[in-house]
Amino acid sequence: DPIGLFDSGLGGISVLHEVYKELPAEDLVYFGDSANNPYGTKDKDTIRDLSDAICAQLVDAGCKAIVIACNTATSAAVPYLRAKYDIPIIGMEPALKVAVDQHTNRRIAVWATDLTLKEKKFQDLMDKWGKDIPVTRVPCPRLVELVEQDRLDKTDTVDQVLQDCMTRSDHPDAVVLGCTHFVFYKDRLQQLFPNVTFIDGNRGTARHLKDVLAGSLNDAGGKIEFRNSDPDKLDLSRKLYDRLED
Ligand code: DGN
Repeated sequence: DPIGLFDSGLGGISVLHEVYKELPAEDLVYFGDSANNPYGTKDKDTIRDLSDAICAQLVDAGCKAIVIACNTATSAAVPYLRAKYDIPIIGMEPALKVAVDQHTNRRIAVWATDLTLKEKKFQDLMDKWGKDIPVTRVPCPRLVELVEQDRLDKTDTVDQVLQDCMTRSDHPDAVVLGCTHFVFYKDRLQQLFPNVTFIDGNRGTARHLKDVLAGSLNDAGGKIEFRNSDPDKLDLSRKLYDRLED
């Protein structure tokens, strides 16, 4: 049976790529909800309903587990979805712990959506790992738009948006990329800001998925199927995935 992944759009393709690297024999179905993107500025109930409808579709497709490849949808809906569906549901969260472990007593910025930064899940993370550390919260909605518009190439506009996020970050030693869309800019960010460490949770999520599925893994397969609520985004989905392969 396949593993399902979904996101508010194309950002979760960066998670899909890590999952494929970790579990190359699994069939993967990726659903991007680009027609309803962004989730980051919607209210919690709306995001929960959208996520629920996607999970129902992935369960219908026979998925044996679902990865919510979106920090925002995880913050808004993970307890509800876990209560409703009886397959494993793996969520994402900003990798604050990793940042704190590597940068004890240093300055950290978390880049994410408004909703992720405001929700209780992030507050809980802060209470657990971010106490006594200067953590700056930086919403970056423009970065989500740029990915959805296929603007990944290095351009002045992209660099300006990245620079603007950094300017609002209060001179960090580490930046947590707490939204799956942002991971597409990780290499460029590292070039622009060589003294800052950029951290994402994608590999951690893929490894966690592997642990959860131990015992029900495939030994052959490896097909990737793209779905999107906006059919015009299917070509771009493959293109973004291939870009990560290079
Ligand atoms: N990719 C999503 C996340 O990880 O939070 C959010 C994108 C959005 O809908 N704004």
